[in-house]
Amino acid sequence: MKVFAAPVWALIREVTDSFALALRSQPGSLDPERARFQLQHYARCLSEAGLVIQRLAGDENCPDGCFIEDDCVILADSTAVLTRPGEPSRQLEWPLVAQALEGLLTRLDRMQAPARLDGGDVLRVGDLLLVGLSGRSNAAGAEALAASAAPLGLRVLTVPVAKGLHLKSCMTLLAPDRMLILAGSPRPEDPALSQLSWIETEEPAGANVLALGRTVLVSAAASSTWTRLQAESDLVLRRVDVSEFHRADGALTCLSLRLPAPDTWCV
Ligand code: CIR
Repeated sequence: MKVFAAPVWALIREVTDSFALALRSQPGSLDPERARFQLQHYARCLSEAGLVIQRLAGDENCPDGCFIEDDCVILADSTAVLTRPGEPSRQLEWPLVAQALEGLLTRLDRMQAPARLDGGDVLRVGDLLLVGLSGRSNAAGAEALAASAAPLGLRVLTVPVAKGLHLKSCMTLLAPDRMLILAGSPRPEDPALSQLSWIETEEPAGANVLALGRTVLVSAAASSTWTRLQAESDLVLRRVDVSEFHRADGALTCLSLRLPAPDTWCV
């Protein structure tokens, strides 16, 4: 069975006190202190999977800044695109992210209006980028991404997102040839996806896993998914409590930006 090459580096962003005001679809309070504790454990899991972690300071004007995946799409070890997040309040998040990436990459593109795109809507499967058209990401965003990705031999397939915040709220890759999907979500169709095996989960918190090579992080809120994935014996599963981030509609992938090793790709 195939497994991913582990990413080499990850960027995570500190939780601010203003996280208490982060965007969320359900009412309820958010606890920045608890979120910090959970992010600490998340970072430790990435580090134990072999990634070098860089931590970026938070900005109190950006309550959702810790959901850093939405600010950028890393296309290769040397190339990335700064997105233009769909929520105006999140369009202030990019400058520090850009600063952290500039030294590492040879090309850093930046999306402009009318493009809107959250990184949570981008799911790479080999040379195909699935791009969710959600409440946050539009066709102009998908086109801008396609223009940056084309020189790398990557193409874009847009996928409507009917349920959940982002495409990756309802599907993520466990391994290059295995997709986990929330039951009832439409499966994208493309010849490049014909070799995928699909594993369904009934748990919304279970559909977003983070594959870091052989290690796969699974939300502690997804116990049935955890049990189901025990059958994938070539993977090392790690349970991570991100409940405070779930309360703000976040999941595992959105808490970091990951850089693949040269000539490999990752989620
Ligand atoms: C938002 O609504 O933008 C944040 N509260 C959550 C973003 C989660 N991002 C992600 O799953 N990629």
